[in-house]
Amino acid sequence: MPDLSEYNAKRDPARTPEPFGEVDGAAPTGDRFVVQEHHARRLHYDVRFERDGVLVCWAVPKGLPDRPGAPRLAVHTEDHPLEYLEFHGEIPAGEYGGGSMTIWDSGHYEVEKWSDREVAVTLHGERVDGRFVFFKAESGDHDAKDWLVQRRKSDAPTPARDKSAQSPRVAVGGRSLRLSNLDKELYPDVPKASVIDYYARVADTLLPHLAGRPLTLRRFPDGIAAPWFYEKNAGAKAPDWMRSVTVPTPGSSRGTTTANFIVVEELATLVYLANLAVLELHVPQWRVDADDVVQTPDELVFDLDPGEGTTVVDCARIAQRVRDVLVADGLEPCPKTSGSKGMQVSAAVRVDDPGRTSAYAKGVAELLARETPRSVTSVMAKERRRGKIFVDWSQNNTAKTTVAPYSLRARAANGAPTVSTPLTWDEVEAAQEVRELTFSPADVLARIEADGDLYAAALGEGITRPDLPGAPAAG
Ligand SMILES: [Mn+2]
Repeated sequence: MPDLSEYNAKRDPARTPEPFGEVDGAAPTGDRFVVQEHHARRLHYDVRFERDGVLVCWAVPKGLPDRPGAPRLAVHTEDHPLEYLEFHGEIPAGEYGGGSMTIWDSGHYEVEKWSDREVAVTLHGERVDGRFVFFKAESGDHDAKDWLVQRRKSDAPTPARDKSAQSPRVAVGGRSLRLSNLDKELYPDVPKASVIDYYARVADTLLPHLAGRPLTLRRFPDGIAAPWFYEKNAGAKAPDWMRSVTVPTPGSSRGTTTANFIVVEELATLVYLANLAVLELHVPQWRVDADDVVQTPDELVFDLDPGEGTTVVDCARIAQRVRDVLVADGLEPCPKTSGSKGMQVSAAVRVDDPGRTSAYAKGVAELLARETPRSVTSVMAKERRRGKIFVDWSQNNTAKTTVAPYSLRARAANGAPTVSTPLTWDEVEAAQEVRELTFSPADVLARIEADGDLYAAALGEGITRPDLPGAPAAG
């Protein structure tokens, strides 16, 4: 019988961010599963199946086996509330299960057999796709909670032909990757295959913008209409060849928390992430060097965020004024759409102190707000943004990230995903309608074919990287 009393007894809602809920007697049978990577006293993987209004759970120290072979220990743990399917975060030290919990994979499963001693399932996730059997350990030495999990040969129930079409193993830039669930719709009528295809095609232009930058990823395992999560950790099971770097977590205070961030520097990593339903790539305005040492910022960014009653076209007018200030200071600004509602303006700079870009950008934002207080604000407060463009200078903070150029966004317009798209200044000046500043993956690939990388100067390509003045000269 599903029962959450053991779960509730082990946790204090005042002390842990974990979800609390009741057995959902009205829930349909359910077919979702999640695998959480849990860095507690010992790293383990919690495998949880939606069933009868709760999650039925096993803790698997070594994770689910990659291939058929020897069974692995799987400790049957207490039922969890359904809300736990989406839980990720920090359980405070000293609390039950203290440590960090990230979502390693999620998806749907089919039951072949479910009894008190044996559970046979087929999992359809992004990382794991195959048949598994959990069964009670027989030997008298074992604790009653000790079960074993074994991977089974994938001869049934999915016909082999369909399986290989859905989960092909592909060679990408010298790496071997297995793709999964290629038909799954991540946007309305847009399957994961199209997302992977876009990232593969845009890679040559996108990769220089990602090199050396520890990424914050937005993953949408069940598409843009379903729950999503931020991923900042490469995870213990990331492929050996994938670059990752341990740096303080953006958002953590005093750098007390670190994460092992993915750094994308090759096509295979980009494809690997797209296969995990990573739609959005967010970058800091600084890089690590070849020895993983954090460098001072190399880009200045302004995020132009339209308040209620304004659009990206109003952002374009403010972008022109940002440009004029930056050009007067010897910088070479590049404009792009955010792919969501606003715009960004970036410029390559050289600074000796990590706080300099924020200070300069704040000076520019305040200058524009002083000149036209009715159309520009430099202040974050939502209630002060109505009818104005918020010139957000704070994303230069080294703990923050901004969507990368050419990243998809978790939005659709005109039946296609939207993309954060570099623009020419002529386009910015001419824009009169939102649709003129809305671009699909196909649009972006055609633009690159015609014009190359309009954001190259933000990387310092083709220019002499200028020193950033202390404050805007125009002020
Ligand atoms: Mn656990």
